[in-house]
Amino acid sequence: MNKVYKYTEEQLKEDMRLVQVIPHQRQIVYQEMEFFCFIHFTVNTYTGREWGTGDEPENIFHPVKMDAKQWAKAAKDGGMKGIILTCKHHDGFCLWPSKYTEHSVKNSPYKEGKGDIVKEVADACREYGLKFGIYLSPWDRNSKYYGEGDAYNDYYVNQLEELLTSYGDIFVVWLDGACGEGENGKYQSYDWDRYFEVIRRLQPNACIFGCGPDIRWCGNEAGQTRPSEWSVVPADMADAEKVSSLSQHEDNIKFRERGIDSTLMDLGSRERLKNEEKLIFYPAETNFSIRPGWFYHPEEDDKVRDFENLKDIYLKSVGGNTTMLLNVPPTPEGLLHEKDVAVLSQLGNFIREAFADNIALQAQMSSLPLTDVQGNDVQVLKTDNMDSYFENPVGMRELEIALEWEKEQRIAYLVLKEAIQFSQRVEQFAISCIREEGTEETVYEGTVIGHKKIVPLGDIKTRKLKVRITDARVAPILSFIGVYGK
Ligand code: FUL
Repeated sequence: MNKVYKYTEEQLKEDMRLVQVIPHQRQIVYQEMEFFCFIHFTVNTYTGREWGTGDEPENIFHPVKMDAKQWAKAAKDGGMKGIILTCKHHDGFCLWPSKYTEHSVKNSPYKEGKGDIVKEVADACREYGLKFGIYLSPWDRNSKYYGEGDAYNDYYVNQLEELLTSYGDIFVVWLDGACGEGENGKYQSYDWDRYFEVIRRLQPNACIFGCGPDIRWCGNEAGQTRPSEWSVVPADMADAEKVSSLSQHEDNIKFRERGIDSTLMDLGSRERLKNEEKLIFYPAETNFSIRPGWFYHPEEDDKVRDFENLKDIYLKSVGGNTTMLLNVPPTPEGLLHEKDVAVLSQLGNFIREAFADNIALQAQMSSLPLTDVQGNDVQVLKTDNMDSYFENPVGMRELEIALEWEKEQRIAYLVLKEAIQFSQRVEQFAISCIREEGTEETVYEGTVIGHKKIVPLGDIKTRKLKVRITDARVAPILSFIGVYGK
């Protein structure tokens, strides 16, 4: 244990190359938010469709009990830190009174055409201490400009500018790669670089999701996560969702249930990256809906995911180095359904209670090596703060941390975090219990930690735990250990 690893010159050079890939501050802030709410709302809410055709009359949009505060309150109670609203879905209908089209709320009966759902949601977010993000579908089945090259890019940019300048701070622009035009449909070439430039200029702190450079789509809409979700990946992954011919088509129910293709399981191990010249820091997001559809359909009222299912996905996604984006669609009246609200509140209570009391604070903590490169003691890991971290010397890839309590503890979860401003380094770790007679029992073995790893330990009883980092790139730099009882 704690030997300096005998790197060959080449291996060290390669590991050094990997740890040079670090996140931008906006990505760190995004990952720290962990869990947010997606809201899908448009004319589809009134037609029962998942993809609108673009020729729906504006007058069908009429949420008579519209209450964005009810949405924000439910998201807050659910433990979420922000809301992302479909300001325009594929049907092209705008939830704000855009200057650039007639196909919007301004021609609906909602508030006699004086309403602005985007403003209402942005304001409600602020009131409830949530951040606000926008979804603006590049694929637009209504706009006469779609398929007309730069005429459509101008239209899209004009709309982006409206959204990015009129509704305060935006934490994410969610760029969906979906395009169901198919072979004989219209072909529109999106000017991604221009879109990105506009977003960076007008909202420099906003992350760009999906077809953009900051946050990666996990690759499925079923809530499935990878056991090892790496953040340092080949740079060309940022282009993967831009190719519309690879996009889903009309049978999108099958698409929503599709899991992860096993050939895409490993995106960032050393083995996977060794021949990749260009790498980027590109953390994943797990996005899925609380119901089978993204939009509200009354016939799905008895198909709302239950608490156990959401808790399981939370532990694997937020606890597996991804952000979690859970869609909760409003009804035609403009309210979230009471079933959805109830299950969200259960989830929020679980998150608040399960991680409220960090019993590591009362533990005697020691480590090997005894101190880090700065002379810090391992106690720095008791504070959940990226700026206090424990950094091994270069080449010392192993770290052992022991936690000991006066009395036996019942332990449900262990949380580990890396100081990701120094990249993602841990490749392998293990947790063990030390029994009174001194025997050691491994209770968990894992790979990726990254921003956050939640290790579910069931309900073990022990007075002494060991966390061992058994392999890391160059040297592990941890920032937090939390232990939570039953
Ligand atoms: C997909 C879209 O086609 C769905 O309708 C939904 O908006 C989902 C989040 O992204 O690609």
